[in-house]
Amino acid sequence: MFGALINYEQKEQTITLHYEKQSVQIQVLTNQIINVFVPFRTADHRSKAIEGNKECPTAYKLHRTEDGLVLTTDSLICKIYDNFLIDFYNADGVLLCADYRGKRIPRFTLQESFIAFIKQEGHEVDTAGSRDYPVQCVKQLEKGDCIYGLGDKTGVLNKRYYEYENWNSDIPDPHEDSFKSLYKSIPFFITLKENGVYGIFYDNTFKSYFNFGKENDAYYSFGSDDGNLDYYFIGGNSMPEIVTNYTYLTGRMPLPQKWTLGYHQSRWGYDSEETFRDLAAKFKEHRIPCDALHFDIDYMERYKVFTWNKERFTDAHTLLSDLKKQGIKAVTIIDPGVKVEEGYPMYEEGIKEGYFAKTEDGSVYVNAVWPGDAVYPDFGDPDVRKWWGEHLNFYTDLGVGGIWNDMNEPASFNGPLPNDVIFTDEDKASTHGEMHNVYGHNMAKATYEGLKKLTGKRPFIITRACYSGSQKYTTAWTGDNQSLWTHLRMAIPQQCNLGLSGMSFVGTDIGGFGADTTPELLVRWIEAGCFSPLFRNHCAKGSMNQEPWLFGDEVLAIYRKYVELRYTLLPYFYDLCRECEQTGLPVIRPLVLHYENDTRVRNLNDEFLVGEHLLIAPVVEQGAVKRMVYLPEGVWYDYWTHEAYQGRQYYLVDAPLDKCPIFVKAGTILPKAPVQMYVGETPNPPLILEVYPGTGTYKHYQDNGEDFAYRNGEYNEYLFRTEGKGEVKITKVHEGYAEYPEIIVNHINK
Ligand code: MIG
Repeated sequence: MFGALINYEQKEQTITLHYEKQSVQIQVLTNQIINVFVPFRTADHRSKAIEGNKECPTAYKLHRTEDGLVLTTDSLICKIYDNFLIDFYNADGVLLCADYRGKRIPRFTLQESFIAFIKQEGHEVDTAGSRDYPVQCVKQLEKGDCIYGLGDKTGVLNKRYYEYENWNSDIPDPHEDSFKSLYKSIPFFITLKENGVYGIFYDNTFKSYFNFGKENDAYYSFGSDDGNLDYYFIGGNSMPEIVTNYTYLTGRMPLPQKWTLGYHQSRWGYDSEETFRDLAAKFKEHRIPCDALHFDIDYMERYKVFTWNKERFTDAHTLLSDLKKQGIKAVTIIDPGVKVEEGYPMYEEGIKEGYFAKTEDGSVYVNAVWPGDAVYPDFGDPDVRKWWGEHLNFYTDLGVGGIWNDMNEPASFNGPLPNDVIFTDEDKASTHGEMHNVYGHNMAKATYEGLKKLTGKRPFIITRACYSGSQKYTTAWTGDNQSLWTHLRMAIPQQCNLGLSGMSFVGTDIGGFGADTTPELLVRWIEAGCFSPLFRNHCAKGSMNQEPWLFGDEVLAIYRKYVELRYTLLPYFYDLCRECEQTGLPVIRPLVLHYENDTRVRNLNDEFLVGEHLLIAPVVEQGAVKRMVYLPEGVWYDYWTHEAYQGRQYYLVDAPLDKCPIFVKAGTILPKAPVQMYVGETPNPPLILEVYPGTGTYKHYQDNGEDFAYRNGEYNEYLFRTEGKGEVKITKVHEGYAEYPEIIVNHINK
């Protein structure tokens, strides 16, 4: 590839190898993370996902063999052959990941005559069986390898045999399993092998391609149109360790404000003060807890961001403070596109300062979104981020509680942005081709930093587009799904893979965004969706309204039951967020994360775990009133009936319309709270511990749920222990916050 090795040099934890045609750097970051960097495009090694220096002082050995170098850390062995083939082994010498040596042979090619034939009917035909990219890497696949991650891609949990692309895309059609890309680009995947596991983070923001054995069962490939070959090999003894290492590198979700874990109601089309007042009243009337109402683009004046429509919202400030008195926070949408209009401050200021993306000739680049002709803030420029962030006082002064960033792929109505539009990469000019996939990331960063400064609270941001590392700044939703059973089903692997890819605080539009929901679909969606960290019912203008009281008493009662269930479980969700901040482990987890040796969970698409203790098997089939549930090892208890089940077996369980099958692991100490109409309705509620038979320990976290005081020690941490003897030992391991008025212990099946 690069010719023969001429020589190499070693400087601290970086080894530079000089081949005839190319120099390459191998850097040891930790004993489990090794970076391979081939500076095809720039010698400057920078990352948009990784912030700060992640190199830990790590002892390693390097020795020369006949045909290459062998680099050894405590956990990994990396063989770098003189022809630049690289293989990774674990410390026991088990091969984890080898560069592919064979010839690339596409399993499937179409004959020219056939292509011409089927094109007649207007079919699009993918003629290339195998593709080469300017930057690429081909690695060996082995029998049994399963591949997870890659963010929000559609389809099944295990990505083996599928191919994907990373190019943040707003595609209005119903999301199909066959889609190659969606809104987010997270070039990280985990390969689970029969005898090991590893992760690869391919840190390249250009359009990138992943073919996980679709081309040929013997290998997989990743590559891009441009940029450097820059990937991190991530080792670890288990899937959770891989996720922890990946989030060590790219960052973790900071603890959110507690209310953000409550219920959110949204709809594109809520367009007046009366609508919002009425919604708040209806939630009270129907006794459905609610913490947030979302203001979609209809609140703006002619879709101009940083404005309010004064006709339909005569006094936004009073509206928002009246809502707040009822415990309801406002979340406002902000799109990046700024309307081209003289006299409009955001436009004029941005033009004056040169804050918008430009064409090659230096003029401001104009496309169109909701407000008509619009320009794109250049969020890769720190000054632009600061400017945007400071302007958020427009919202925070009114009492807005969170910002919802939409259309930040970025979307455009007048055709795609050309790749050569000029955007900034921190301190240098770059292109749309390089910055497209991080546009949403940088917008989120601007929003996070702005809100943090303005409010001192933990910023609450929702984004549609993102890149690896965005979890440091923002939560995310999965964009425009539809009211389809297939989309309810897809929500499970999608959220699981987002979680494995570092994005923990995620959710789907409950009930479905496009198309029209049905009473049954809405019910099954709330039953599954009440376990999504981002718990929001949202739908599109023009589609059927989805407020829970529109479908009769039965639906309303079931809906309330699951919103209430969520509120009783808030201490558990909050603990999971704390755990995520510390370890990167997501809230929603595929079973394979904790039971990787159980082959029966590797392709399980319709169950998930919430943390380690709850297993959820929602009904995702129209008409079903029973479903098959697989329980992994151990003993599990039906949450509703407390019946015990032995794991490693399949069961057919009852699931009438009002029942979402939920199982609790033996030895669980589940922290719960009384139902409140919104978080904080009761300032200091008691803690309820629901103790399941078996032995177990549980770490519980408590703080003010709002600001950063916890970083100065203002929190309590408890350790609970049960030995199945009807007793719970409670130890306070950190003390720095007000006590619970009471801790109530409820034993299950005592
Ligand atoms: O092109 O703001 O995904 O949640 O309601 C539509 C209107 C623009 C797309 C978002 C959706 C939102 C809608 N937006």
